Amino acid sequence: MVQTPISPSEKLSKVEYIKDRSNYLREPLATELLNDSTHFTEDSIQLLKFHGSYQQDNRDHRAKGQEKDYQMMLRTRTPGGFVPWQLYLVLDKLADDYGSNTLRATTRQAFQLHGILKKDLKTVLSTIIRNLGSTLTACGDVNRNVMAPPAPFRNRPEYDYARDYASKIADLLTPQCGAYYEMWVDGEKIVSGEEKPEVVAARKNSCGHSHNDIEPIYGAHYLPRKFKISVTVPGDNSIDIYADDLSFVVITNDQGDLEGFNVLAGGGLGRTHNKEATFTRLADHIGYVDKNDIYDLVKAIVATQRDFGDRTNRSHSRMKYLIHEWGVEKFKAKVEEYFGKKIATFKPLPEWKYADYLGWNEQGDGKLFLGISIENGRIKDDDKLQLKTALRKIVQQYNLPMQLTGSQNVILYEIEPSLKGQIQAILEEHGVITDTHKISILTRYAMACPALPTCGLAVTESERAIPGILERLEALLTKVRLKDEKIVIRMTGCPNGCARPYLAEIGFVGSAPEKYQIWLGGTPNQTALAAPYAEKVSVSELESFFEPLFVNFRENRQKGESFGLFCGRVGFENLREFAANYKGDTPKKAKSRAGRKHQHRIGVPDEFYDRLKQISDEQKRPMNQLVTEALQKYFGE
Ligand code: SRM
Ligand code: SF4
Repeated sequence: MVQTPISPSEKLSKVEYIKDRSNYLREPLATELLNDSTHFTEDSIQLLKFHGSYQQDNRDHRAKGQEKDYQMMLRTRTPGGFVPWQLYLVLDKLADDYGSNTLRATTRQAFQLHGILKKDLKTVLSTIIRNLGSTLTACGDVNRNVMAPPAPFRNRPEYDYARDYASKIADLLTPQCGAYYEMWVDGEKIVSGEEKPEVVAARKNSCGHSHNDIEPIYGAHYLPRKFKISVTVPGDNSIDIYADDLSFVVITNDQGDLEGFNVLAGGGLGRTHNKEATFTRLADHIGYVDKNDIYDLVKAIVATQRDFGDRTNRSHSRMKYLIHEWGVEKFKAKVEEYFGKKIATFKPLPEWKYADYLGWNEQGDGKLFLGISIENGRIKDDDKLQLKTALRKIVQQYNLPMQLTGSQNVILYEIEPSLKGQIQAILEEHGVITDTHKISILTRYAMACPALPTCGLAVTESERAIPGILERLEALLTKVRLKDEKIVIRMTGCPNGCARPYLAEIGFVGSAPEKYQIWLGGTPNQTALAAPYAEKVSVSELESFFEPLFVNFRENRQKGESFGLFCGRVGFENLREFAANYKGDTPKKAKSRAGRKHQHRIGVPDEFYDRLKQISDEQKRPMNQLVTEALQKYFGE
């Protein structure tokens, strides 16, 4: 593939022309970085993404006739979620010195800094780069942060392989043009870790179709759209592998040695309301590849998307659409042509499980790791909870490395058991809960995207709204006697799907101010797509909307069945019919749930009995219903 400039008559999407005239991600960004403006122009905004930053404005501060409150968001490149302690301390300080005093753990094992002014961008970025960090390709039309299970097990080699290959695949697909280091650290090539020779060699031997010396894998126009990869181990779906463009599952032999990888491709969640041509899609099982061929297969798949992905319409450019339209067989045949070999058959795998790795755990080498729950990934200090201070103190004092999880939490590891008490004391002193039983069960498994005020695409609140919504749902679950029921709830402020709501048991997808499309039917291990159950449900009608669904679930679930599986099994028609006929949570239902054959009898004084009978006759409602309601009120349910 010899790179030729594209002609304006080709009618490609406008970002393609921006990439084309950028001289490999440089201009006009490099020039605009030096001017005094508070913000960048459109061309630079698009290029900035490849460097790991988005231009945003604080939407709470928008005022008619006034310039927007421009600020930049920065996202780290942290394959597998690994954050060395030095980098964490630097990010923590940068957030205070230049940002919004918060750090945000993302759904793809990265950190985001919000609120950086354009004039400070170079200082912040160069500080990250000089302290073992990078933001290169955290955003843009390239491979994004590669995910891997965050558990730092030391006695399970498959976890090491997953982490190691996540990092090596990230290196393989890192842009080579040099613009990043040129722009942010004046040309110094600072890399946080040496690339493995096998990766360097694989990049040079570039798939047979590309002759671009500057960007051997991508070419001058990079990919048609963002590209997401993950590497996991059999059974561990802590990172939602079915949502990615490309996923690998480590396959080892009986001795624990790496043999190869199962390959999945074509996942993606982004969609637009009322645009049927855009849709969520789970990845397909493509096949199996020997470990020696892994880089060639990655390149073949990336090159297939590079050459055949849609560059005319960005809402149709993700690889999922290519696979959907071609079908798996045609896609596989094209990849095999690029790969130069047949892809073998997908190996059988055990059932997928979701694990959040919270609380204290054994690493397997005598040391401990501690998973800390972070509400919506936001690391901050407030009156009740000083999570940011607590984490800084611990990381500073004990120099502990960190693993970001795929569910907006962090894991501290390499902890000597003798330090457990001290670390626990610092956390408790700052209000941080580590006992997983004390974390609200809904909060523990929930995620929400940032949405307002920083996200330019948000149509309604998400991160700021979800705590109140979870509290109300928890009260409702208690009321209908489903207290402590585990339900995976995820929320986004628009349909792009950043907190992966389409894989949740209840997905709230922003559809208008204070209104959400409700998706139901995802599974607790995130292997099935939910489906849209209701449009534009208002936050004000939360209880009346969910009560019939929860009561139906309580009455008709099978033993051990989760809410998501129940919704999927009985179907939306059943759920809608039950809701339409719902007249309140009657005692009869309550009785059947408990599986009781007989009602318990208790005595009441005659005068109460007479009054009860009278009200019952007047209201034409059974006496036991009246008593139950009165008791529910008394018990505060
Ligand atoms: Fe996302 C765009 C935040 C994971 C699908 N995403 C955005 C932007 C950058 C808004 C923008 O383009 O202006 C958001 C910045 C908000 C802010 O203020 O910080 C944003 N996405 C996030 C994060 C921070 C959400 C979070 O709560 O953690 C996640 C960062 C991940 C990371 O570290 O790299 C994040 N985004 C995802 C995921 C989940 C995943 O990858 O596992 C998805 C769905 C999976 C997928 O890609 O299909 C996702 N984000 C999108 C899309 C829709 C893409 C599409 O194919 O249509 C957009 C909009 C776009 O690209 O045009 C988007
Ligand atoms: Fe913004 Fe929408 Fe992503 Fe939420 S889901 S961060 S609102 S783009």
